[in-house]
Amino acid sequence: MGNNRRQRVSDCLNSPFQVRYENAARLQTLLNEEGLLAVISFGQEHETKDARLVTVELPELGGNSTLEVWHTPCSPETGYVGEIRYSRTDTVLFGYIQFEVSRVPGMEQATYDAYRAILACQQHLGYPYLLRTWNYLSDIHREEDGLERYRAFCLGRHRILETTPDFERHLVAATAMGTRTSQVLIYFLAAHEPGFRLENPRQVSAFRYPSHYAPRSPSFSRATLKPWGAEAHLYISGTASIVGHETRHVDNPLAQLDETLNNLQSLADNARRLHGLAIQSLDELSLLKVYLRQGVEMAPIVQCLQRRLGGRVPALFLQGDVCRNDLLLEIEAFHA
Ligand code: 3EB
Repeated sequence: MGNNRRQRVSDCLNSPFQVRYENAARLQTLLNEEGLLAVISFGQEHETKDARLVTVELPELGGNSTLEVWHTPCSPETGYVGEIRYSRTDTVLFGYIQFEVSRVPGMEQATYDAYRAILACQQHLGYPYLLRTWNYLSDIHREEDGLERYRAFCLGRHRILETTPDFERHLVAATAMGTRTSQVLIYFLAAHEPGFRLENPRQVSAFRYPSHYAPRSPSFSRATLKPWGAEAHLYISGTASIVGHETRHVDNPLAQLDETLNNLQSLADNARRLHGLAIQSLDELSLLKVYLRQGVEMAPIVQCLQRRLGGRVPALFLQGDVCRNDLLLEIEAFHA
């Protein structure tokens, strides 16, 4: 192998991808770039079809049109395994599945089948460890057969993941968010080696929530810490105003924001304490994604975020249905 190729492979091992927000006007240019692992757009689906392009059908707030762009120093290969569309390098697998949920067999079984397809794809391609998942569910609060669709989703996800070896230890960071369109979208990252599961001392682990939240607990961890050579990524789950296992500050969005940031800080502290991650303060995060429930005003949230983080962290604002009815906002984050 030539020097260039060798250099690229080692870049690739040490830093498998970086994420940044870019303007949607750059989409065509980005799709022509060799090192594009994936690009997430928001709002309306694009005309352009590409294995690396996924659309999260949530309206972007604030008048911008933003893309979340995952760059790699490698050249991804794309393809299908079953119903999973994927893009991969030597080190990381990005994949997604999109489907309609019919009344029969319903959300629980559809979720089970989707995750079974994801696990099969991971096995087939040789990236057996999930690092993070994003789950966008249509009509998340609707009841079907006496069960809210989010809870049915939790049931299906638990039923398939509990069949995997040592499943609680390998739970990963996640987002679960309601959309107003008909399709469910799940996308994920996976790798050859597992990351470390991280929990938050201020919060009961979601997989230990009492059963009144869902017949099977939500199968995710508060964050995944993944070493990549000398670097590390921290993938932080959707985080909300929950202390212990209870929602705090019902009907008060600014207080919910404050509590959410306290949770994020506590998680970052844990990552530093347990794994030596170089993060002191939340203004060192690389990216934030803020989900606001319909009717929550954006401007005060932006101001308050600015006060606590100094406006240094790129943040994307989306409108979405947070999976507990009384949660008005949720924030996910990435640290590289
Ligand atoms: C919470 O902390 C808020 O079911 O995958 C956040 C992130 C939430 C992920 C999931 C749920 C999920 O319980 C809700």
